[in-house]
Amino acid sequence: MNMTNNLMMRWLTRFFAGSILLATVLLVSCGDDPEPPNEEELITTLTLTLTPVGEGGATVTLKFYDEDGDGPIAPVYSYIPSSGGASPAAILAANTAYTGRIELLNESETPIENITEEIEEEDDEHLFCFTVGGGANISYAYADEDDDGLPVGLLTNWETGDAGSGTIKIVLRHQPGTKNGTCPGSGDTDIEVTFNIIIQ
Ligand SMILES: [Ca+2]
Repeated sequence: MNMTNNLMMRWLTRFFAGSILLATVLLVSCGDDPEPPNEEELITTLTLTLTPVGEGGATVTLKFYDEDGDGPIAPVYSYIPSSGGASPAAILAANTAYTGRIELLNESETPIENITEEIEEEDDEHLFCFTVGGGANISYAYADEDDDGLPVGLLTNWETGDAGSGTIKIVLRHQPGTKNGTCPGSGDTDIEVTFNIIIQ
């Protein structure tokens, strides 16, 4: 009788210890489960608006739209004013100063998510890098600088040259804790866009 009770007690002890261990593992798993930190956010739309400095001249809009981000659906580029044709380009005026402003959206969400505001809030982690393939000079406007005096690049100063054509590659770098103002620097690319321009 005693022997049986002892065995029963041991079995019960093991059973409960095992259950508690299992429950603990399950709880820890649940606690660890939420989405990974700094998960990449979908940016469907990058719009660059160029406004002529001073009076006169047309505002130029360059728009990139990719509904599935890194997915297989091809991005669509559109320009106002546009050269049209198979490989359209934005038309800028020659020898003209513009101020550039970038806006980012996630249009796959309802309501549409304004990513620009998130970039402004995380200004010490983000840097736009511009690579000019002819046609214009671009410099940071610094009005959007972070606490360390480093630009974000949402705001830029543009100076076009003589008539011709070129490309502007814009890359948004995400550099939490490592941003130092150099391009491309460390970190990851959030979005990469190449616009065609014609200067006339
Ligand atoms: Ca895509």
